[in-house]
Amino acid sequence: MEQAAPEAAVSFPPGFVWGAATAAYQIEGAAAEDGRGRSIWDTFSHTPGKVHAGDTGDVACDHYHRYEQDVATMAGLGLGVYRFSISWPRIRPDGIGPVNPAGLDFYDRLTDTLIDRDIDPVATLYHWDLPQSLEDAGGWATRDTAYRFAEYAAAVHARLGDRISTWITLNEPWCAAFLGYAAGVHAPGRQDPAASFAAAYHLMLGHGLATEALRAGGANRVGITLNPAVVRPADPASAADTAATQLIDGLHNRVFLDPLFGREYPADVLEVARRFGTADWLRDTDAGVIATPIDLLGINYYAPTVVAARGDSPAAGAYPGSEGVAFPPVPGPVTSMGWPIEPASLTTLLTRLAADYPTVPIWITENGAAFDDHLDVATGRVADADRIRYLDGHLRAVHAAISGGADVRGYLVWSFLDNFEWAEGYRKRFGIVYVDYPTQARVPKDSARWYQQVIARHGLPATP
Ligand code: PNW
Repeated sequence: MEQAAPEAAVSFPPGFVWGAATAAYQIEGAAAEDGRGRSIWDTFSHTPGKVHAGDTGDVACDHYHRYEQDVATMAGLGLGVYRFSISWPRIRPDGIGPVNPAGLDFYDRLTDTLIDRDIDPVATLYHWDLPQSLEDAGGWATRDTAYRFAEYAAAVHARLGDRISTWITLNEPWCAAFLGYAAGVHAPGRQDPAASFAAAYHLMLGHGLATEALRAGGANRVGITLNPAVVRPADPASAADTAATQLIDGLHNRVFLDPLFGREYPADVLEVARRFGTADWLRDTDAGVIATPIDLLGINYYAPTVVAARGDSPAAGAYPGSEGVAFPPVPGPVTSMGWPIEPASLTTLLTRLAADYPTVPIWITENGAAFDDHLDVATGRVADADRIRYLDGHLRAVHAAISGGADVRGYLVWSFLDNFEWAEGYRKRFGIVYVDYPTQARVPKDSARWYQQVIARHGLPATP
């Protein structure tokens, strides 16, 4: 017999939304179907040595063909919202020129299936899959790419805007710019600091232009998702560690947050950028576009970062100009990504955003962890108590921030499914639903059942 969900001791505000997230290249597969063009992630993953074990997103979770079953599973868990991303090369295969209606058809079907199941669709327009032809023309280092992005955004909205009310322009521009163009560990795999600063800027210009285009089309709710770093000095009493922390805060956080919220481009970041190039991408007239008001700020949070000044440290690939800055390991437990588990840092982050920037409703658009999951063939179970502990702790951290005044309106688990974890390939599993890749069978993990209870209760019990 079903037991009624007990009252939640840690209860979330009325209207708080519960969901899960994915991204197109990580789950869809069907890489060559219905006129899809090539993206930088196709090129990158097919380049030997770039992705663990040579994994690619060619098939991934085959969600393109299995979306109905996947949406049924979401409905069974009680998800209120589902955040997916739209593949730019499905919509405009060459980045420029005609729109591909067959590509839009897929998202049309997905959207209708979600709505039929009472799940509110949240669409991310850019989760890193730039059409390869645009990269060939300079990629995000080039101003034109921002305009192409706004055109693509308008085309998607024209088709789906009557049914999708929540739009996220970009996912984690920090990763796109600095992992992609400086460290080279993500597509397009460039190691060019000057290009990375230009990319960071043009991504934000693209965000602003797309926001304007979506609004012109009548979009209801528009936002952007950032992955701010929660940075702290190894020794808070050390002036050098504190200065190093400021540098990383600029290169990771203020470079996006300041222009987004109408502040001047951070002078310290500009100074670093000018060490590598002319920074001639900056134009005064863009500031108002980039700061076009948003309705929602998406935050992806996984782990904190500790920073120390160490004279002999070479610059980190993803932080041009960070010579002399080290990232000492954070003591304590880690996930299978090696990322430290520290829920309190999420409270710190949300509190800092509320203190330093204008109030805009926040959604946690991603939070979750990879662990070494195993499907027990005898019982058909995936026992992932470590993930439940991670999610429980972070939800309590969100609740604490809300109690302290942060305006957080929703929480989305990363990820709904195990999927293609970028440079790590399929070996890292973030899903609350296990994917057995050889058979494409889906098995909800214990964490999925746990999350179902959280949603049913609209909160958590007094103790985990
Ligand atoms: C985010 N890092 O990516 C993405 O939005 C997801 O697509 C991804 O699967 C998830 O987090 C888990 O990694 C990140 O190296 C990838 O700092 C790498 C980093 C941060 C975020």
